[in-house]
Amino acid sequence: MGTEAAPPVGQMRNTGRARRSGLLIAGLALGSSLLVLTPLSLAGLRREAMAVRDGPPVRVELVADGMRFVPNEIRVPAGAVVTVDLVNQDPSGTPHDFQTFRQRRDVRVVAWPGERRTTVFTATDKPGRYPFICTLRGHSAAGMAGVLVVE
Ligand SMILES: [Cu+2]
Repeated sequence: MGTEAAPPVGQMRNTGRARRSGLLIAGLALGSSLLVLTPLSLAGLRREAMAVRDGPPVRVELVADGMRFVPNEIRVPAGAVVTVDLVNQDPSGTPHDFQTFRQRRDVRVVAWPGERRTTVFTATDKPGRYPFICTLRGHSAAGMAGVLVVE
C-alpha cells in the first residue's frame, strides 16, 4: 500500500511545478503587453495635452453664503484653466476660502466679508469627482464643501 501511495504524491508535485511555470508564462505575457501598451498611453496623453491647449477657459462665480457654497458643484473639462471668483456674501461677517485638491495645480483663496477674490487653477487631466472645501475650522463639516466634476 505504501508503494501505491507514492505515485499520486509525485503527480501532485508535478502539477505544482506546472502551475508555477504557468504563472511565470502569464507574468511574461503581462510584461510584454505592458511594453506594447506604453506607446499607446503616451499617444493618449499627447492627445489630451492638445485638447487642453484647444479648450476654452472656464470662469465660475462661487458665492460663500453662510456655511455653504453656491453653486456646490462645478463642472469643467479635463485640463481646463479655471478662473474662480469667490464672493463672500456671508452676513455673519466670517471670512471663507476656497481650496481645491488633486488638480494639476491646486489653489486656495480667501475672501473676507464683502470681498470678491479671483484665483486661477488648472484642472486635472483625470476625469472624476474631486472635493473642494472651505478650510476654516469647522466650515466644511458644517456643509461648506462642494464637488468639482472634471469631465
Ligand atoms: Cu467658510
